[in-house]
Amino acid sequence: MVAPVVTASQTTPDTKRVESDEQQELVDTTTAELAPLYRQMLAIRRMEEACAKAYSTGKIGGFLHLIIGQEAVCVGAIAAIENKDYVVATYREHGHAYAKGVAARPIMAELYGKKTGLVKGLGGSMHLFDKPTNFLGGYGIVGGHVPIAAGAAFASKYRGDGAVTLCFFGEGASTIGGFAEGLALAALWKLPVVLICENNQYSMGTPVYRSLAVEDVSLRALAHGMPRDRFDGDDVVKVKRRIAEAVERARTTGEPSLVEVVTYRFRGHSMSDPGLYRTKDEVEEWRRRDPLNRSRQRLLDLGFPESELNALEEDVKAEIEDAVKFAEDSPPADEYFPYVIKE
Ligand SMILES: Cc1ncc(C[n+]2csc(CCOP(=O)(O)OP(=O)(O)O)c2C)c(N)n1
Ligand SMILES: [Mg+2]
Repeated sequence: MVAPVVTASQTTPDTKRVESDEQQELVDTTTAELAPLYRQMLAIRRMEEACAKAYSTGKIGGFLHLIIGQEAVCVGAIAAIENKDYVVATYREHGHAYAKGVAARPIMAELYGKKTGLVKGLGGSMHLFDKPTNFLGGYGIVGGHVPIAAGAAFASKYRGDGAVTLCFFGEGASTIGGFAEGLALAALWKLPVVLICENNQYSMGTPVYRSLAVEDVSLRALAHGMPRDRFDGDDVVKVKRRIAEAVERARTTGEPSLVEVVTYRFRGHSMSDPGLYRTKDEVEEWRRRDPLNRSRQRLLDLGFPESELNALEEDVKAEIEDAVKFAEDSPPADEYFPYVIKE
């Protein structure tokens, strides 16, 4: 399914949704499907809120990019794949790692720079990586990871392991050479990769309409004869269904897809960004579409008992508090020297 072509000349900064309220249809689901997705989104939200708190008290250093507001994209998309499949993401990747199966403890310890961290505390927020769950990073160079994802998909095709790679990136990455190269190779060699653009409306402080001549990133697929899709990312089940279509295509035919999910980050680009380039009204408008509130309400509408919802939320709170304590109590990372190769 593809939305009508929208070009920059037809859009204004106010027309960011793909579908209007009336067009937004409820996607069929059950509490059995939705409850675990809601739990994952909530855990990611709570984990990142804890990160922000630790950052502001100096316990986490370096850069810290939060995905708060965009949780439905990584959770929905990763719910559409299997354990053997790969995920490659940007520096805004704590949620992707968690959704792929990495526990909150090693993620939090990594951000704290502790020895028990996912990569021994030597990588930090932007460089999570975990072979056991096939989470292949965590990359700081905008768009530079798209060819890496194409490479992972090439390896799957070469080995015939039937795995699919999901590659997540922002709309800002679509202007980068690495993105064009990755897309070209994926299309030419029919690599089983799903390229997922998380269009959160901004590249640092630059709004989409000031950085892209054509705001519909999914249209780039046309130049490569690649299937494309574009939709709003508020509904985690919708994200799962639509990404599942692309995953199925990649798995059965080897054909890649470019999927753009329109979303929003509630906070600044990183912790050092107060986000003064956007109005309070704009942020409020998007907060009303919060994917977590939406899923919570849907669960209640589907008859999920409020007492169970409260228990689930308490469980998430305890999980994240435990992860923070684990990180705080862990020993600091080793010196870098043992990991430096000398020839
Ligand atoms: C090649 C490169 N150029 C510039 C930067 C600095 N930079 C970091 S994030 C970013 C914005 C990227 O925006 P987008 O791709 O939309 O992703 P988002 O941060 O919104 O998730 C920029 C310019 C970088 N890391 N790498
Ligand atoms: Mg962006």
